[in-house]
Amino acid sequence: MSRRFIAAACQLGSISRSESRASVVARMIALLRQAKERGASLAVFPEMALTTFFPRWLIADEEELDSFYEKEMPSNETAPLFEEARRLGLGFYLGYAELFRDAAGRKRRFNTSVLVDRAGRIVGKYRKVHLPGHAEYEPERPWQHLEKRYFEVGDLGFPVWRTMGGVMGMCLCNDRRWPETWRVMGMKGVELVMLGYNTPTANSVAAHEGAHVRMLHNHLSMQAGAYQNATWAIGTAKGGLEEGVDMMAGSCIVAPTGEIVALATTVGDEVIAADVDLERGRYIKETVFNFAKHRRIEHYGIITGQTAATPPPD
Ligand code: ING
Repeated sequence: MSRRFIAAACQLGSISRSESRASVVARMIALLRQAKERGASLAVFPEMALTTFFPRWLIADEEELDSFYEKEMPSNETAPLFEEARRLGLGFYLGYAELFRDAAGRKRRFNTSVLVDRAGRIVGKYRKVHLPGHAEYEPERPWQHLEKRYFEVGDLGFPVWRTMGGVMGMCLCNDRRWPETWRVMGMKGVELVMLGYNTPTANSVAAHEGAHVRMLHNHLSMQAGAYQNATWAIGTAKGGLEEGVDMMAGSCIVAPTGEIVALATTVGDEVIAADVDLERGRYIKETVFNFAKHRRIEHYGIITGQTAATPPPD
């Protein structure tokens, strides 16, 4: 199978609290068709792409909270997306809130993404490990960020899958800020990392942090992760003014060199595309980031041996 193809980021603009899944899926299908017109055979949608970013509110009513989760994938509402992608011959990444009951009958809630191949088969699932924000309502915040309340820490690790001609990996939003996310997949030879994000342009608890710095951190995280692990990265935003909170856009496609090769220029529904050659990272994996040749794990134990930093005593 060819290791060179066109990949697309299918950025979504804001989704209101009341917008139906059917309406969002219709928007996503339109983006898939645009991606196909651009020659793409792989499309990356945002994190929690089917609904508004509901962790910005404390939702006390469990039935209402559950309404933001997908109980099955695909479902009746999302099946049209799978069918159109298969008809167009596009694989895709889809982020969504996952709810199911385990064998013991307990409700389980994860911030999840799936990787679907060009035949419409779900070939991989990932559950968000790095949950930002807080678990309890914090009245001083202009908006909440209750991912620690609404999701469990992902229990699937950072898997990769050999599919669509290469070694593909996934992560979600805050994961991109942590080098460990990228390095674990780098240790498995990842060649393309797909991720979606919902990131406010403002820091609700640090007003001094300007939008320009937040966008820098967004791209810096993906560029560094891509370069230091010699992998492609596709980061897709849910952008725009969403229920009163301005969400950053800036969807991008990053080459293994760390260069941004495609960048969104709007905050709405937008397709960006790039020619992805999975061979492009090989020379980096074989030289500067030849892990076998250069890593010194005897000095890295502290990274997994403890959680918090321990500065030297004063
Ligand atoms: N959103 C944000 C993100 O990591 C955040 C939360 C923003 C954390 C800025 C720290 C700094 O992009 C999600 N959904 O993770």
